[in-house]
Amino acid sequence: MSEPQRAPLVAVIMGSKSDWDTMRHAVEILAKFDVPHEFGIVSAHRTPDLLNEFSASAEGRGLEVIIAGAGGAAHLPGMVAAQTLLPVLGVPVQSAALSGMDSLLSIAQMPGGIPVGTLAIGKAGAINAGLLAVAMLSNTRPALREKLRAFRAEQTEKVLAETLP
Ligand code: RP5
Repeated sequence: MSEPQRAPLVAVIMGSKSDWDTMRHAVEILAKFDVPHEFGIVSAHRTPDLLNEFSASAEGRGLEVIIAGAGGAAHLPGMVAAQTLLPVLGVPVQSAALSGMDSLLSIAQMPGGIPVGTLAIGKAGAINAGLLAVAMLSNTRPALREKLRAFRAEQTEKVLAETLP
């Protein structure tokens, strides 16, 4: 796990180093909004003890949102959600074999009672997981909400200013 300067409010975890190229987009959003965060590899299948330890300690460590990305048999977000009351946002990583449809269905099809907020496959999902985490935190942090409002306004202005060849 990364070693943040301030106590992290959001954790971005992923099943493998190979997920970083996707999940770094969630980390970049959190950095852009100056949200204290940590990130690292936690694998449901290859490091199950670490998964249990991470999930059990998350709330006590002050985390408020967990973003979990995984591909293929993507059990990480669901297994974390099963062991914490914190909101878990799941990002399906695009897989080589099935283009991420396997990841998407593995993450989205949770049994009733243990929710995972499932985002889009790949980069867009990772960006939006970061933005959703910011939106959740901004419910009780007015300054963060204003940053989010400014981000949306800037995005709108950019699109309105675009011209086609
Ligand atoms: C999952 O298996 C990971 O989340 C990753 O998306 C996928 C493949 O992992 P590697 O074989 O590339 O490590 O656990």
